[in-house]
Amino acid sequence: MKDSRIRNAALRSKIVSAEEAAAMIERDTAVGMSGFTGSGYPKAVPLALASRMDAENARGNPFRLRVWTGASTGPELDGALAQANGVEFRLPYNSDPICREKINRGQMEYLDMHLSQVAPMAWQGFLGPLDTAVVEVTAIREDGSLVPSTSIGNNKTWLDRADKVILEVNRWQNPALEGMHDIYYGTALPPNRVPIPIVKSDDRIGDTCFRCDPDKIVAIVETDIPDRNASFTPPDENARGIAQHLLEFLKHEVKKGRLPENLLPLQSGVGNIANAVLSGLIDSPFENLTAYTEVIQDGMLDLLDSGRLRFASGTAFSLSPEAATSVNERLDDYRGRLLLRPQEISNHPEVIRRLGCISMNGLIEADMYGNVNSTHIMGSRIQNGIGGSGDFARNAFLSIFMTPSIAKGGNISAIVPHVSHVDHITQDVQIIVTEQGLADLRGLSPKQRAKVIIENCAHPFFKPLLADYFERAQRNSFGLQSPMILKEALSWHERFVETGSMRP
Ligand code: 0RQ
Repeated sequence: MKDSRIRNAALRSKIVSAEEAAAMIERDTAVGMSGFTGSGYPKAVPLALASRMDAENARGNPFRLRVWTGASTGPELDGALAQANGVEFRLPYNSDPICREKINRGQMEYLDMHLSQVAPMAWQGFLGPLDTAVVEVTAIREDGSLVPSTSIGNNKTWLDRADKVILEVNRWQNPALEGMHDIYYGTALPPNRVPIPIVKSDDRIGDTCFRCDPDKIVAIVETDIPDRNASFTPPDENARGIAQHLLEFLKHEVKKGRLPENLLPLQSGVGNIANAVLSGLIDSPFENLTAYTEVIQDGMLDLLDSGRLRFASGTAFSLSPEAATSVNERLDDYRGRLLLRPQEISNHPEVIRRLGCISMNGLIEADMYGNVNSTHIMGSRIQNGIGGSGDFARNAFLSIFMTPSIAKGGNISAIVPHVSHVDHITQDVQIIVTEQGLADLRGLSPKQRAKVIIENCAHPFFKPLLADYFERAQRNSFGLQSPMILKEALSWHERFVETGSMRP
């Protein structure tokens, strides 16, 4: 046997080159790609597709696709296809800088959705037909079932929905991944939905592999290309400050009897601050922690290694290159302590509500009433997307958002009179943390929230400006439930766009 990774003899006859596989994808169709935060995405076929797009562009006959994924992917997929002007429409989450630029220039349509809703929407047919699935796997078993790789995302749905399937079997992925996945085949559309039977983070409810009709598999490409995630920066003073406030708060909640001693299942978002908070938990008194989250990043592994975290369930690894190498070498040590699920399940509102997750996510800006903008700079430029933050924030037991109080060298205040775009409404935001302090908004009315947010979270430079605005708003507002000066509410943003600074 040439390659033990493809253990089904009939399927071995479908091995082709990446170029041959890319040639099977038709123009102006939708392609469902695997991939979630730089892990488990196909690499060779998208690169071959990008070359084909370049060649077609040179001939004056543009070749463009609708690209669906799990979330962000890597430069070989999002970056290469965007560079070749080959993406007409993209969903559901992106952090690739070239894609971001195309979206913000109006050259790519982007649908930013709650990650838990992508699979159900695909089944309902709102996204249109899915022509091809391109999915990276670790291996193909004797019975033709597929061993997933470092992310699950929407792969099950793409494999089920697509008319044809192209597989990338990646030898770089550790064969020890087999058995570390839980693929649930019990989802349905109303009126046939039944409860998702997860009552603890480590409950297994599905299969370890994907099923796929072998007749739909048109091509198999063998690769040996590493996942590519960005590195995390070491926690700076702000990140450490935020982590410190948050840990004090969690200890206080335990003392008050509002949280059990081992807390509740943790969800931690993307970015450096979220990673720093996880690292901060290593030096905390908490033990026997669990995580029911979306991405398993470096900080989550450090917590597992420290023994403080007992178990983590997610949909993808999101590891720096150093952590990815180290995990690959010791994957067997994590058996029974890590589990990857479809994003429809890792982010399922029913499960998040039942488990009572503690959700901790980054934000771009929050206003003094606690509305949160996670996605748009100055109301109109997309940064990444809402990702799973909405799935978790609305349904969590504790919904926490965190950010440094200023951005861009102090020219931007993260606390503003009114957010320029709303992702999370005040009812879904319970705690806001900056390096300045923590605002516990539970049980507070809008005006009470404003006082606490300005006092505890705003940067000292912007605090008097916010207090002044709030004081005048209480005298001049049309109504006094959530006082607002309409002409001024977005004036800080306007000033930034005009002068490069929110400072007067
Ligand atoms: O810009 O890259 O040009 O330097 O935004 O900001 O400070 O590096 O923060 O990496 O923690 O990301 C909200 C984007 C924070 C992230 C967000 C600028 C800042 C910088 C990035 P540069 P930082 P982080 C589940 C959870 C939504 C998805 C989510 C995110 C860049 O957390 O995408 O939560 N969240 N998923 O300078 C203008 C402001 C700004 C600002 C920051 N107020 N105005 N620019 N920046 N604040 C996981 C998944 O869904 C996968």
